[in-house]
Amino acid sequence: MDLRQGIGLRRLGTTADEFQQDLLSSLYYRRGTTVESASPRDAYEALALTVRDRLAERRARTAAAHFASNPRWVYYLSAEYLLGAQLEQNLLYSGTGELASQSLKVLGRTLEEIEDLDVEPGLGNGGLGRLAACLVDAMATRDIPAVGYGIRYDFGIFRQSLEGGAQAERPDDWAFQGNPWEFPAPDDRQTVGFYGHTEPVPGSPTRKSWVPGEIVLGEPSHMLVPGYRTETVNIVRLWRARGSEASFDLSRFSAGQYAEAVQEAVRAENISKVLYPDDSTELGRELRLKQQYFLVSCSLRDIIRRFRLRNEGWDDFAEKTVIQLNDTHPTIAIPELMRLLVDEYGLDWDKAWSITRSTFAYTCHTLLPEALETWPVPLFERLLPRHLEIIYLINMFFLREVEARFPGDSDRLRRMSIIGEGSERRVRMAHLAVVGTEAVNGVAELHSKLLRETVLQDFADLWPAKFQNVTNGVSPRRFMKLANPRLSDLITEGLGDDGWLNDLDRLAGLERLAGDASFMERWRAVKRANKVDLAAGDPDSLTDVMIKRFHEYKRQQLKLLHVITMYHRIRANPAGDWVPRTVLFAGKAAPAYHAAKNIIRLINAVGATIAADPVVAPHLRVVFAENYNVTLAERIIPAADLSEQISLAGKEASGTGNMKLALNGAITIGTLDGANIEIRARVGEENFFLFGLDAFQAAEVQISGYHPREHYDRDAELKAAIDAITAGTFGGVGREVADSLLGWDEYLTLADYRSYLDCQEEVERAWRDPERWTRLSILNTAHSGFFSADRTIADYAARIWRVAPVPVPKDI
Ligand code: F58
Repeated sequence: MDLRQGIGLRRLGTTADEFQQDLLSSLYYRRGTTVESASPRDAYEALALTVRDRLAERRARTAAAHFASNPRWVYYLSAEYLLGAQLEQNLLYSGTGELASQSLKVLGRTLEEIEDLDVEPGLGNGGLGRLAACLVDAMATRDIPAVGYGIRYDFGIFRQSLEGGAQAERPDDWAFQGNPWEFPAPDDRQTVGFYGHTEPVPGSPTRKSWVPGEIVLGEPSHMLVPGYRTETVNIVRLWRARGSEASFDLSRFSAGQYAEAVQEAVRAENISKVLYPDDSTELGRELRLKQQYFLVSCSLRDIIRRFRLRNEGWDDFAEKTVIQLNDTHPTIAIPELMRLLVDEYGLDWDKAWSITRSTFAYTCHTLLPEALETWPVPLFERLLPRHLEIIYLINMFFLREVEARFPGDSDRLRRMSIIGEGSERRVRMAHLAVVGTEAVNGVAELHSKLLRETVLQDFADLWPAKFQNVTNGVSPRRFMKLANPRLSDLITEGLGDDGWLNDLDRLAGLERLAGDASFMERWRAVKRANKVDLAAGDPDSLTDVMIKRFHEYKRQQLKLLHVITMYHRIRANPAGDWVPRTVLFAGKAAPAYHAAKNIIRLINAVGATIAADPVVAPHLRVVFAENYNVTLAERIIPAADLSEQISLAGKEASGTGNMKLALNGAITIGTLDGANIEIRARVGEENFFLFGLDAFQAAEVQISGYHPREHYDRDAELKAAIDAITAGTFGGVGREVADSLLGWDEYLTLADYRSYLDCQEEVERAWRDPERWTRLSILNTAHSGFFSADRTIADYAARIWRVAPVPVPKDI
């Protein structure tokens, strides 16, 4: 392609007339219908295509600019993306919101009603999946040449509803009516092998040939990822599994064996059928390992194909390519790249290893030992026989290196081995990820430190320079501009322009307005209006939110003990001067995580008891918002006054909801855990409600023998709260929750109870002084600039990726 001649694109119109013409063209020529018979869905699809075209034009120029400069690329490999709704975002990023709402009149529709048809692709579980979405947004905004690779699940995270106060799950058929935002690219399909056996290659000690027993096709489609106020449009490429042509057995079909005729194709397609909804512990299911290898195999071949467009040989591969592993889920990419280089391209082992090691980097998102992935050796051997052989070789060379540094330390060798020698031999994916990469990072300062000092300590001893921290961040476009237009407008007015959306540190300029009476008044009015929109409770009450996956370590049960105690206090003194509160919970529990589901049931039972109590109900209300997802988060966060970040210190790797809430002017009540520590350091100690044990103290309590009953016996209010559960005050629900708290209380809920309650009184003192509260709120927003995903990406680019931006010119 000769870029001097330009890429010859006709520019799409920017006037209302031109946009309307294009909307009608989309309706007639692409949707194949007419104005008279257009359904709301037709209008939605036509609008989506019209907006998408504006981004596709930028995409074409981006691709041309990237091709011309042959840059170093970032490839982000992630099993999950929680991208959020696309229409509103793409209207904003293409600057066509106003044009769209004008043009829709010709179809007799409003933008609001059309936006309701835009279903978010729920291709992730929680923080990790949403982080991936914020990072690809920021990469595009920072003009970094990047592709995100993932899986196009037919069914995303389950839809949650409440039945009798308990969580019920339904499948999430998100693309049932089609998805106008994606471009299928069947020409770029890849072939993936599973099972089978390996055969020696004569004359070569390291090369082998793998004869798979099952072949599956991976078909990609991509979604556009525009940068904000820049020309760059990157892509997320998602793979969908299909049976090969040979997988349909015509002779069986003809013989009337219909199910048997398609069984191979069904088996293949099951690989991308559904997202695993487990958010913490590994299920160890074969299908999940298949998903992981499917993602990795398709993506690596695509990366090599792209490399080959501008480069030859392998000498420049690691220079032109960095592959970021989003947790261990895509870690089989390490042995897969070795296999491709050694077996398929004939490189010698050492050369292949040096390329592989300098191509990959690994982000760890957990500290829970049970959440570190391992796979049984026999499963690996059956599903990926050649990969297991390669892992054994990697491990052998690695253990030699350890032995050379720490001679005779066999304990250390056993601890560090990629193969765990328990009662069952397992492949430890985190070890493989550390050994096979150039950089390893945690996601908040405390998390990175604890990784170095606990879970990965032996590895940090061996390679101290490999370990880094990159604190997470969030997209200010989605979580401020789109989610909270009122506050965004007020901030823009206060700061004089809206440049802060690309340079979030500029929010610091709000500090000087934190004492300005009229600004404060308007700040309060925005928060109130957001609460009215949310309609979760009295807009003048303290809106206290805990929104995140349900997990015992996050301690929704601690929040609940606080609610029950307030219930008791109000009943004991109905005439007291109570601060009215609306306590809002939202979040999903993994379907098999019974302890978490019991907490959900108890929340709803307590909520119902309170609602039915005429003495307490005027002061306290508990709301459970069903089916928490990105769209719902965007409604709740702008309305929050108090942000609950109350995990046991040392357990939450970072948290990102904590950042979104602080950015939107909610004050945090939290422990010294994850990124809470960094939030507190930035917003200031006096603007953050701190309570509880720190990570060091928590570890000490656990080591010295923890007895939750001692707290129960000593604290009358705590005792009363737990006794109310067991006595049946909440309809007999929650006995298992009480039993676990009194029996072992793994996450030290009772140990932190009193400190948490005291801290909540501190919160109420601040709330009773609206001037003070508003100041706190403004200062939280003002000092949240650091938590922009743009800063996170700048850190990755400088410390880990060593990549430079490639700006896309407006005129090629
Ligand atoms: C989360 N992990 C961390 N895992 O818990 C949170 O502290 C952090 O802020 C966030 O990552 C981003 O770094 C998380 O969301 C998952 O959902 C996995 C899904 C697949 C199974 C294992 C957990």
